[in-house]
Amino acid sequence: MSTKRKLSADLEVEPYEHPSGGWGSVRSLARSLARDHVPFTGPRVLLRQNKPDGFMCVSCAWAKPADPRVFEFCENGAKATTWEITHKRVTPEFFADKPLAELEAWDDHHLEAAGRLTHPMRWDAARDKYVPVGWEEAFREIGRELKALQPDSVVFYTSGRASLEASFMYGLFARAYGTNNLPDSSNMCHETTSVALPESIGVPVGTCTLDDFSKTDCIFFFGQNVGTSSPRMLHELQEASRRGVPIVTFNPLRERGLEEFVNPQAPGEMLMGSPTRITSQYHQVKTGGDTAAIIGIAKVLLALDEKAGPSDPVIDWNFIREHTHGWDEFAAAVKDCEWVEIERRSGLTRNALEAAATVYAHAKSVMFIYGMGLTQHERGVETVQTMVNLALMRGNIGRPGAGICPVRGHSNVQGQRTVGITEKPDMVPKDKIRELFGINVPAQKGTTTVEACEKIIDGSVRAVVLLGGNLVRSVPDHRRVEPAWRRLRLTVNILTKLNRTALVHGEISYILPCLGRIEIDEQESGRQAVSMEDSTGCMHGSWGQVRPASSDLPSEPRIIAELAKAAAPTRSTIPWDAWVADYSRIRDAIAATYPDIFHDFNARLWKPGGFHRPLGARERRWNTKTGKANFITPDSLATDIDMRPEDRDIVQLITLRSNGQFNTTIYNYDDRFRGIHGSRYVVLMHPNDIDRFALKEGSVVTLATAANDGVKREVGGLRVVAYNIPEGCIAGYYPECNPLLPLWHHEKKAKTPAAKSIPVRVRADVRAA
Ligand SMILES: Nc1nc2c(c(=O)[nH]1)N[C@H]1C(S)=C(S)[C@@H](COP(=O)(O)OP(=O)(O)OC[C@H]3O[C@@H](n4cnc5c(=O)[nH]c(N)nc54)[C@H](O)[C@@H]3O)O[C@H]1N2
Ligand SMILES: Nc1nc2c(c(=O)[nH]1)N[C@H]1C(S)=C(S)[C@@H](COP(=O)(O)OP(=O)(O)OC[C@H]3O[C@@H](n4cnc5c(=O)[nH]c(N)nc54)[C@H](O)[C@@H]3O)O[C@H]1N2
Ligand SMILES: [Mo]
Repeated sequence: MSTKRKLSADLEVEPYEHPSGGWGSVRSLARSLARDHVPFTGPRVLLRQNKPDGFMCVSCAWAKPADPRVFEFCENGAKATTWEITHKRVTPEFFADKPLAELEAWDDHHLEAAGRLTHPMRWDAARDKYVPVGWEEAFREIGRELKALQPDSVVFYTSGRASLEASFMYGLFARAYGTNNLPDSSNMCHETTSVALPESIGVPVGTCTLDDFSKTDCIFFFGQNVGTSSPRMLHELQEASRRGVPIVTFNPLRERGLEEFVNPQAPGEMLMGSPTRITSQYHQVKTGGDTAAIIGIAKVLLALDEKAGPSDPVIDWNFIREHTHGWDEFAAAVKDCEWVEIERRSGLTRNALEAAATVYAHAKSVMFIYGMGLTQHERGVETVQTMVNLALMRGNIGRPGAGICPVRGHSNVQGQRTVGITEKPDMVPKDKIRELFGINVPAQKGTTTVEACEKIIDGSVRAVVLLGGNLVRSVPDHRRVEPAWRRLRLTVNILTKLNRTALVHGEISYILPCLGRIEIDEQESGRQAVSMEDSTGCMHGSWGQVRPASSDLPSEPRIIAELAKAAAPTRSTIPWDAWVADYSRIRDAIAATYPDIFHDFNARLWKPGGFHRPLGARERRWNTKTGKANFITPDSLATDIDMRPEDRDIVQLITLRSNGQFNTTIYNYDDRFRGIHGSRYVVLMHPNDIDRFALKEGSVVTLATAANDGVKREVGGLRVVAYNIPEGCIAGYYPECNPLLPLWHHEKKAKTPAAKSIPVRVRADVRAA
């Protein structure tokens, strides 16, 4: 598997043996600047990225330090920036000669690469084209249509990029209109965290800040691909590793970013080519094997503690007594688990887990970092809670250098939840909202993203308004959702770039283009800033830097205000126009609604490093039902109950992101760190599985979901790539593999689609062979 292989006309595979970062990042950035025709403005704009007086990156949500580096951005953040400030435009002329039937044949990359949308467009059924429409006319018709619909039949989706200001307004608009149907990308992502952590430790978000990285003794790292998904965190990991902090990683794939890193911004490191080792112990756990692995570690800790005796305990008994609830039950369950079962489920040996436990037992302050590898499973909530149990066993919450660190996805996905984007009415301060804005928050729970799809399929949802996102690509079960989407009465796409969701339109369909965050936002009172919350619960202000893609582009707050005025004119006392004229008024309203978190919002907005939201668990105040931190015992070691490990023909498909994509935005067809170039239609397999299924590397296969619900789910034309991945697990790319993911295969409590373990069968594709 070590050499360069050409597997088809477009697919080339060559293992990437360099560290992450380094010259590869610099070359990749240069290509992005050239592709999007931003040779001059690009580098200048990049200097303002993630700076207190600049703009907050539109890529991931990783924390922004108070004393930023000269270049406080990564290769992928730079790609996201150049993608947004591209000089290419999708104007009415672009659509004039392209019926949608033709555009539907374009792939995700080419649709977005066409450039920035500049004009509001309405689908014309007679010509099957999008045609230009005036803004006023668009708002009037959308308002009329929404008024004619039952509020509960309308879904208001948000992709996690919209600012705190826009999101707050959007939530109020939907509730004034009459529904809590406010799903967001978090429903496919860290909703598992939002359900797990409140039950365990009484907070909905992680407890770690950047400061903890400089104080920690040890990092446990589960299921997150830092080199691609949040590369700026590599700086913190590099510094920790250099201090000798052990980093223990659990991931089925050996991700390069978790192995080695060269800081592309450090001239010395670049010239000397001296990488820093990141992970000290790499455990290639089977997909869905984390609960078992963690229980194994807990079992070793119990044994070590017994051996050490009361004079030198391994378990923090004082903490457990004073601060926790549920220990006895958990300890008994751990003792009951058999090693054979732990090894079988995790795919790891007892020796390996003993090694991990030994490192843990010797560390004073440990951080637990995790991503989609834990959240996107049927029992992801249990896995996260079991990981929290491990932290609690040694009092690793509520002191410096320790804590829980979920790595959030979209740049403001965490903040959207904080300011009321949620389908759960109990999560918003209803009395305040009535008193301040004259809105009666509907009592009925709204839909999650998965529930919205179910209701689109059964016809009870009639309209979808999207504030960003590309839902027909990002959700499960494409072949069921797409045809249902076409039966919707109304689809409204508030977007910066064209995507497939805008093409798969309803009876009436609009594209409403908007400003991106990197662009200067001028309103009546002058230039406006917006704000967001990062993965560590810090709020940051952000100023647009470049001229808008078109003089005609309204901001997201302006579009939301116009929709609200058109669809729910009498249902609130909100002075929508005054808010849009000066966003500091929106921030005042946020502060009045959520004073604990946002008091003096405007005054604190520019604090370097952001201002932190208060989190009880950081001070060991536990806002849970028991008033303590809870040990919650998992029901099972299996994180995916639909799995049938006894059937050896069924393998578990992990759907992954490449280094050349941001969710459904496909920048290019390369996954540099995994050494895959030219095609996304691949399936990564262990050589023994390739043999077992009588295939060869380069064979073309079809994957078929192993489900007994009578629905045929297949994706063909995938080329087999021999890869270092546990036997029985295979991997392919999201969103290409989403037709395989059944809508019902989701986290049981949180409803996060279980995208990291789809049971599939593999068969050789005879046609293409
Ligand atoms: N460049 C780039 N950056 C991004 C994004 C992007 O698409 N591109 N998306 C953004 C968004 S919205 C999000 S949510 C984040 C996502 O960022 P991540 O959390 O990194 O998500 P994924 O890339 O889907 O994969 C997660 C990792 O989990 C591993 N994994 C799979 N199954 C298991 C398992 O059962 N156990 C364990 N321990 N590991 C497992 C995979 O091998 C992979 O390394 O990134 C954000 N940042
Ligand atoms: N199989 C599988 N499925 C998954 C996942 C997985 O790992 N595996 N991951 C899931 C996760 S974690 C997530 S977060 C979802 C993401 O799913 P979505 O929320 O659908 O997100 P994106 O693909 O990021 O949305 C891209 C679109 O957003 C628009 N956009 C970009 N910037 C802006 C802006 O500033 N304003 C507005 N209004 N629009 C903008 C662009 O037009 C672009 O086409 O996918 C989920 N789906
Ligand atoms: Mo996400």
